[in-house]
Amino acid sequence: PAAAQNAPQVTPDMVQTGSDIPADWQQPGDQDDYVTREEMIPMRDGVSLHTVIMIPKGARDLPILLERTPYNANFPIASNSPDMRAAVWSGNIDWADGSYILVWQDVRGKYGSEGDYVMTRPPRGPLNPSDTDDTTDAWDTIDWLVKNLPESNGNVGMIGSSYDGWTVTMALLDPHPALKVAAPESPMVDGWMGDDWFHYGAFRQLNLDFFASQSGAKGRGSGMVRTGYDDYSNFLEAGSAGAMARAHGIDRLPWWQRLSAHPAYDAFWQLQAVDKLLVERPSTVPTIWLQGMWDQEDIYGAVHAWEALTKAGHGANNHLVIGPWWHSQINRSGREMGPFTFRGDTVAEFRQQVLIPFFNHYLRGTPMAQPMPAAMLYDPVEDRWDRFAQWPGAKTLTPLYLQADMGLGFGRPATGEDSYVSDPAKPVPYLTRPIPAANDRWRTWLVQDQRFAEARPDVLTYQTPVLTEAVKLEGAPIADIHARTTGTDGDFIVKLIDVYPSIYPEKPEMGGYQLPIAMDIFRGRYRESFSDPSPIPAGEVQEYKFRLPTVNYTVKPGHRIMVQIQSTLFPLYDRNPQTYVPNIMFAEPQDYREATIEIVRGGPGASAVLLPVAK
Ligand code: PG9
Repeated sequence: PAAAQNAPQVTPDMVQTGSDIPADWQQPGDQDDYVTREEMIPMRDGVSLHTVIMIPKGARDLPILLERTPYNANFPIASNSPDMRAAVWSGNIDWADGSYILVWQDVRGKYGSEGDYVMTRPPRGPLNPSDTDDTTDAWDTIDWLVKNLPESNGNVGMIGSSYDGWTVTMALLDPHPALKVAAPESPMVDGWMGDDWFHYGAFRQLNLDFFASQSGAKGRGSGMVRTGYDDYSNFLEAGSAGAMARAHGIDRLPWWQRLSAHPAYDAFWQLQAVDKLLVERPSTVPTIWLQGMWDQEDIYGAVHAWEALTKAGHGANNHLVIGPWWHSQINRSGREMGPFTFRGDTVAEFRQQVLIPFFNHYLRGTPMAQPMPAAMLYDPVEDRWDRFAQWPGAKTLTPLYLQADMGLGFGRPATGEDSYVSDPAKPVPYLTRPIPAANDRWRTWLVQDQRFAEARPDVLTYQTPVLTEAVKLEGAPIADIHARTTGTDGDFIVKLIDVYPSIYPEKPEMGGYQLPIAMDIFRGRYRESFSDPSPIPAGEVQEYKFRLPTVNYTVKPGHRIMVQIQSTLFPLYDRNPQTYVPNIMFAEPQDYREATIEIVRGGPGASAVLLPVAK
């Protein structure tokens, strides 16, 4: 028989009349080796910026490491571990050993910060009539931090990659006296010349996703909705970049409106190119300009900022570092990069042996084991850091000419030309298809095997005989192409490639691999002027001369050097209609036409890639 039960009795403690969520509750944090504070730091115009501060428990006399970000200041505290090193994300782990106060701040108008957001807000002046910019915001923040963090020693270092690297460069335009050291990592410096938005005028239309997510919402917005799995088809079906933007409502975003109204390098771009501004207002802050050799987003900025400063006589406090990395890999593991596997973690090694000692030196007076050279570049083939008192290591450029029978060589050929038909209806993909929107290969696309491109009739491929001696490249190669086209506009993509031996016992899957050392795209209408484009005279030979990314690279004996030339790199770059139109972003379907391109090999205008061969 079932046990008899009393009628259920309800007592008051069983009943909740208010909310289960207290107005103010936190875990005690007794075991944490750090405390976290969130502050709204007031700027000079009354706008307050949301700032997250992580202080090692019991801290005294510690320097402050500041990062200003548009990507959420709460993000770097990745877990609630009581151990500071385990609580931060991978980019901060080596800084979280109890010897730094870590500070992250949301830039104006993003996430928890007040005010209006403006994409990479131009400096105060003609493009920004307000009284604030990311230079004043950094100044006001540092001023507040050194006055309000009694645990600090009053010295601040700034760091950050990409957009966060750009915020470091902006702080350097008028640094607060407490800013003692800086490391802009893969900073966006010139969005038109060769960082995120354009390369030599060719528009990087995959950024439409970024425009939507970044300026479509105060927090993290979403990218474009896709109508299909393969972006090659999605972008081709849309037509121009402008048509794609319109189809996704991006044409209503102010940033896109400004960017697409300025396809040429006019005042809009010139007046926010940070390398030019830095030279006008050079700082004395010791600075490491840092980027990846195959940085797929900001391959231009660090090296050009460093070069501009050095050329203007400010080499003493500015140093260049190029690691064997993809964009922002400096914040992750550096054991591998595409097909390369290194002997160790190139990132951790650099961070622990160079970057942190450099910061410690200027923030707490610790002696550096060895002085920081003018430039340090990794040679990914020799698998080692090379230190340079002067950069580039190569003092002259050696032309490597296109030769008959698709050869390449150092002798200047007499005459000849090769041609291909570039059809905007069948552009050359930048990766093998399908190319999904969420694409794992984005990070390493600059080192993908180029055999898929060699196989196409609209890609010219030239190569040297097998090398009997190593060719060491130390500097920036220059593409110098002489060509005629049947169109009135056109793009030129030049790739400098290391071809592995067809049998490669050390790593059999690398046999015959065509590894791009450096490549870039140039929009033909800008051949005479970046600010004043002009139609290409159809059928007349024109020169297209442009600098490729900076490299420190050994091509080994047994390998070959290859050059590929093509006119599309899709859908990363928008297609050139090959008919001159005022603004390619808004080209109409009938503007896109096939063109026959003839590359001139010999005579006065012999096409070549000028190589920075170290002697
Ligand atoms: N490459 C990204 C970016 C930099 C600057 C402006 C806009 C985008 C980034 O990774 O932050």
